[in-house]
Amino acid sequence: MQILPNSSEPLKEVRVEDDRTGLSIETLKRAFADNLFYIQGKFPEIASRNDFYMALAYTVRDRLLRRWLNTAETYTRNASRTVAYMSAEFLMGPQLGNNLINLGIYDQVNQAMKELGLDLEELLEEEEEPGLGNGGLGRLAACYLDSLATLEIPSLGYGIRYEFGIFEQDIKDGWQVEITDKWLSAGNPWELPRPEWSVEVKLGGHTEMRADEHGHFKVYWLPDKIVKGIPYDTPILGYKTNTANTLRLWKAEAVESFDFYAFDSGDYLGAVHQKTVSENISKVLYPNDNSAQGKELRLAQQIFFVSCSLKDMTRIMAGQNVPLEQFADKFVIQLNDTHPSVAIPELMRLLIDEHNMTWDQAWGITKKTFAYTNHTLLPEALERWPISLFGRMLPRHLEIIYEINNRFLDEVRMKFPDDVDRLRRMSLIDESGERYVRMAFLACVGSYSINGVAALHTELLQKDVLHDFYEMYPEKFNNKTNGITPRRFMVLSNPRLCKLLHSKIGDEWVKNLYELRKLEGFVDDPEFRHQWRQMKQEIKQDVVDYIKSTTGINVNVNSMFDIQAKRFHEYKRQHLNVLHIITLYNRIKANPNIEITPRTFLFGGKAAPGYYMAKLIIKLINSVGDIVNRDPDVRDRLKVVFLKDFSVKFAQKIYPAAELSEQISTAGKEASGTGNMKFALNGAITIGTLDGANVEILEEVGAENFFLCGLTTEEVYALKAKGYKPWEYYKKDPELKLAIDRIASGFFSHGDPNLFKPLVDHLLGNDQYMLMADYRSYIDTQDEVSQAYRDIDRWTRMSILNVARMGKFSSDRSIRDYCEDFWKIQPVKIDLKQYVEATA
Ligand code: B1H
Repeated sequence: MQILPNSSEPLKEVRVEDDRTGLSIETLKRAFADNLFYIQGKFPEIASRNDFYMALAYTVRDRLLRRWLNTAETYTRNASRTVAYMSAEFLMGPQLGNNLINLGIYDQVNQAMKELGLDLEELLEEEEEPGLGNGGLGRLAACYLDSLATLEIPSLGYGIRYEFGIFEQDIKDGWQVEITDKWLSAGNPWELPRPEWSVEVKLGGHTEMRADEHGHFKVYWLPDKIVKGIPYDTPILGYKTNTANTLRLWKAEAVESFDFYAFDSGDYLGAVHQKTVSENISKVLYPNDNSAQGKELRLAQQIFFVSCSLKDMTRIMAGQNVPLEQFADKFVIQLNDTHPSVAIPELMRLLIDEHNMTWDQAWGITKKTFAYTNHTLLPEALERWPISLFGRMLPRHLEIIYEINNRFLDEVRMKFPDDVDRLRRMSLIDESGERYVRMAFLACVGSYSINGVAALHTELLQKDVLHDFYEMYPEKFNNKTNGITPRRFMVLSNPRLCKLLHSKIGDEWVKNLYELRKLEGFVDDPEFRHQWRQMKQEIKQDVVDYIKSTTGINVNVNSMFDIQAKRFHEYKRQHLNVLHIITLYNRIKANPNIEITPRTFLFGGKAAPGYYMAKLIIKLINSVGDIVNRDPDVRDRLKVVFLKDFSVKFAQKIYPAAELSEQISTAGKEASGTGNMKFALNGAITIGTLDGANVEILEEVGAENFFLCGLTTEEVYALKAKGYKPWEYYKKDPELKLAIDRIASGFFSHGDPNLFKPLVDHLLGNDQYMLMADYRSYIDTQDEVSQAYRDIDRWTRMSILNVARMGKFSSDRSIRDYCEDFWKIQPVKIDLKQYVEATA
């Protein structure tokens, strides 16, 4: 091993070995000790658990770096076509465990730590996860990065390095309390800052027409503010491949320590204030899931990361000698919802104003570059920006959008002559009251592909929210059903199930999830079913212990684990689940000796801090739990547990223990859902409505292995049209009436009838999400669930068949579909060289 070159040897011959790359247990131990000493600056006796975690993280990162650099080098040399996945959220989850799995060194590292007297499990627990997302949309982006790397597809994730991610949730007196998430406070070993690739972003000011040096008139944008973006890179390693792609997140900083104009005029404090304003851009993630806030800072975040990323892409092209005319051949930009859709006018601006292209040239490139994924039909989540706000921050972009709109409306006029109402409906500018830019429409016009995230969702997009655009551009529309990565949500999170699978069908399924089908051959084997139950029991026992130690609540390991874990939102109907709990409780109170299948109801999830009704539902769950868990008549047959601070890390503990998965959104409201897939993949059986990807899960697992309930989307629409009267359901169904009356009377609120009054009024008043209409079907289906659970053999078969038939829901399948259908991108193999060449 030679570290330093002697004088006669060129630097490129230097071998960077072997403590940073070796995988033997001895080398891993030595590297770990080295990192503890030289990076953390600690010796074992005084090292904290975090120091040990950091030393291990650096040891693993070193082993990743060679793959990362080889990958970058290969892509650069080949100027490979690349997917740029632009997303305001990446909900990555902890990195250490996943990297160990994907590197294939989990067992060696486990052993090495053991030999050093350390416990790998404890070190994994130590990692603070980057919660840079709200829920499904952000986690989907993370699953897609894992699949892209695993499938060896050149790709870059572009987003924001929020200093504060999604808030940490505490529960006080049954209410949600938010605590700021200081995920960076102990340091982040997985990222590398790249200050040399910083870029500047302009904001505000005005535009002017001026002649250039040749006398041609041109638009100049004179901003009143410039912000600097610094990229921070995280390697994304594929599963047992040499590919390590990059997640590039932008941090905002002031251009100078002091704003020079303000400084010149002697306004020192004003200048420092400007610095804070710039840095605020990447300060905090907006904590809303499925609702747009319309705040100025949010628009600043969007243009900030999008502009940084586009300039980064032009830098990459220049470095590979690819002319800008070939932008659409070099990159496809996937827009994760409309949050990055200002990229469309920003690319136009870059090409026209900064690279002197004509409008037609620039528009030709833009239309071939972008692809748009829609994730929601909820009207409150569709982004629109008031023209006044938009024009103040992005005057040049607004001009460009007006021009896109003029040309687009001409096109509409050509295709649909004499249809004024259509022009009004389709205009990128909403002029019905205060004027707005409609971002979803902009994304449709500026993209060559528009996709929904589950079959039903795509169908509803075409029929409803984007119907006019479907008529205008039918060829752009397509479906890409979401998926999840089996690496994180099986291999890492459910080692017991993996071991059992390994013994029967090997490990091929990790890369080809359809291989799980082979399990069907064992469903009739009583010994296998016994092992399956045994496994589930052990996992449940772990969760029982966890609940005991964190909440003090005793849970019966033999009860059915009935779980609803997802963001709190009225359309997801956690309160319908509560009505079922209250109904069971009422039955017990009416007849304490009634035969009841014991159940543990577990809830997890956060509510947006400003979403009052969602927070009240959390309070209701905790209040019902307080009564039910303590009532001696219940005799431990029912338990209600709210598990606070649901996160990726926590999700990984919970999914494997689930037996019943609650997926009960109002039909037509949940675009896809991905939690539904994670539960089923881990052997839970779904009780669900015909909504989102539930429809396709039902199709795959078969109706006999799925508990279907509730109205269909058509029935929901029809009932709305006919005039929905929630009160009538309440009056006619004595169990429903009793459940509602219990809440309304103050039974769960120390006699206070006012606490839950807003909730009760909502349900009996307009009941937007039709809980009253679906109550009876839900309760009857739950009764079937209870029956089925008593037949332990039947239940076990259902569980096995659910796992066996989940092949479709791997994010590898989703990503392959994207690649083949419209990304038109091929895998690039990465050779792992024995040493890294340093360029002298
Ligand atoms: C989804 C969002 C979302 N859809 C606005 N829309 C946001 C909208 O901060 N905002 O403004 C944040 C998030 N999130 C989810 O996407 C859908 O509800 C799920 O059904 C779907 O599975 C997931 C991934 O496609």
